[in-house]
Amino acid sequence: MITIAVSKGRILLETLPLLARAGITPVDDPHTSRKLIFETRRADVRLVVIRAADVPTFVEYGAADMGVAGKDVLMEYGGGGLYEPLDLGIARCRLMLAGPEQAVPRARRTRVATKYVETARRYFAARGEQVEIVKLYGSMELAPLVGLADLIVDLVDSGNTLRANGLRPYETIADISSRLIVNKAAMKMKHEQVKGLIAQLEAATKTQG
Ligand code: PRT
Ligand code: MG
Repeated sequence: MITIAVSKGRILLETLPLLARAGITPVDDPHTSRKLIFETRRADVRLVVIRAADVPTFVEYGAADMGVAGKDVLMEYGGGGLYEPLDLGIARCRLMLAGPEQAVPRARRTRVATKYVETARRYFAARGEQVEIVKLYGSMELAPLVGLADLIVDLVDSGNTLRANGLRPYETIADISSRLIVNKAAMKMKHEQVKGLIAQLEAATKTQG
């Protein structure tokens, strides 16, 4: 049995068509069901549906053999505990530094709001800039509007959310897409099955569109 971890929302939406091309179709609809484990039409594959930020943890600890996670989540998770054999090319966006349309001069140290604390820390350290990082769990765009932070580090797709809040992108930190990740022990112990699935998913990404 191979267990694949995916997250609800846009990753599930864009992963299901790829899995379907490999014959992996959940028996129940994961968008509406309250189940957390989903059997599929393939007897050898099941899905677990969890929070996006938890996918690397499930896969590293072997609770899932494989998973689909955004590069943003993987960069923040860090460590070398996972294989990342395939860029699925889905759920694309950019991780960006953004701030007010009109940059405001200030005397104190710059404050940056983000849920990507580790990634932001590395980014500013590489530039030799000393900033104060404020951890948030969502709605980063609000922080500059209410004086909680001067800048944000967040995902941007169309840029509509930034614009709607009087913000603009300053710089791209990383181009983001979703990656297939694999547990290291599973790659050895379930080699045939895992290799087969990677090949099927790779073929599926190439027949998109
Ligand atoms: O929702 P939950 O807290 O459970 O987890 P999550 O927010 O991490 O999950 P989800 O489904 O929102 O995002 C999962 C993954 O999708 C992310 O980790 C990214 O890899 C990927 N992805 C791709 C995005 C976007 N595009 C995206 N645009 N995730 C979030 N956004 C948000 C962004 O944070 C911002 O608020 O959309 C808004 C910006 O969109 P535009 O089009 O207005 O620029
Ligand atoms: Mg979300």
